[in-house]
Amino acid sequence: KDVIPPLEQLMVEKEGYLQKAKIADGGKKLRKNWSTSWVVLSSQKIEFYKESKQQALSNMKTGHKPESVDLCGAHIEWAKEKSSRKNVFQITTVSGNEFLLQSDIDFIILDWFHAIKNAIDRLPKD
Ligand code: I3P
Repeated sequence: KDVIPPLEQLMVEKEGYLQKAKIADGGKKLRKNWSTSWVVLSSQKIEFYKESKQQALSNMKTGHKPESVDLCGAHIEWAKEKSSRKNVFQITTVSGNEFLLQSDIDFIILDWFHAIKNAIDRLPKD
């Protein structure tokens, strides 16, 4: 496994608001529940914050943790059939967590899809 410099791990590549629904945890299906999430992509992971960026930053001081998604070996694919919404893609992690991400705005979801796909493709697969 390649050694990645710590600085690179910390680099935020993209951040913004998306609609998110976690649909499986460790392979176990969950009831779909869409909510707005502040999404932060760095080279190896995505963090989902339940709150606004502002709220997330202040919560950090109190040790409040976002949901962190390891991108090593993860899969990303468009998931038209998984929702009545437009512009939905799915991320599946090695640990069997599944997330749907969505935006009504075409260029926003396209940018996110390519940014996450590029991050996954740069990482070692195991
Ligand atoms: C779900 C909710 C979701 C919907 C999902 C419903 O109902 O309406 O928004 O997903 O459809 O089951 P509930 O709130 O009662 O759980 P989409 O918005 O993505 O279509 P699904 O069961 O076909 O996934």
